[in-house]
Amino acid sequence: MSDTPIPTGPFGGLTRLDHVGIACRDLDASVEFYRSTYGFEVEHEEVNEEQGVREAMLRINGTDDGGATYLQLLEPTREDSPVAKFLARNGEGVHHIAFGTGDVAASAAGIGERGVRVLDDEPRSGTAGSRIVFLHPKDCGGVLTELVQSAH
Ligand code: MC0
Repeated sequence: MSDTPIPTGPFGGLTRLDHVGIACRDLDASVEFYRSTYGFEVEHEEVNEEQGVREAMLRINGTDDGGATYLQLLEPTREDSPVAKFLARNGEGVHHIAFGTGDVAASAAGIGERGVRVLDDEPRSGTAGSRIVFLHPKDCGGVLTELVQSAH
């Protein structure tokens, strides 16, 4: 166990739930479910080729650090992607959770020192210009966990 504190507060630590990522087979049908059932609207949509996903971000609420919390709907764009693999094994459902941080590299380093495998040596490109790293689900109680530093 490391003695190094995880950076806290709005400029270094984990400040909010950024999003819950949900694996789906048909993004448009899933978007329509969340729109017609709950009234959530798509704020942003993009394809992330590196991660092999087409995704939609549905804003749920704002937060007091200026960020927001989203549902992220994920449809795989290729069969060898993590989300395609997850769907084949588990079917549709919650794929990961993501915490927001003001400094993704510092947060990942602090958490890595605590024995959690950080899956990305360097932050990768996430939604809307964000920088992201993933933590191994086997070190996080079975939950694939992402850290996100938003572009804002
Ligand atoms: C796999 N496992 C999971 C899981 N995916 N457990 C919980 N939640 C998940 N989503 C479990 C499997 O059941 C298996 O357990 C073990 O982890 C190994 O899985 P595997 O698929 O056989 O092995 P790997 O190593 O090929 O892949 C697993 C790993 C990978 C988590 C390392 O999927 C990965 O690197 N994911 C991070 C990237 C990612 O998921 N990108 C898509 C979202 P057993 O017990 O059978 O051994 S992209 C995204 O979200 C971006 C766009 C964004 O937010 O901005």
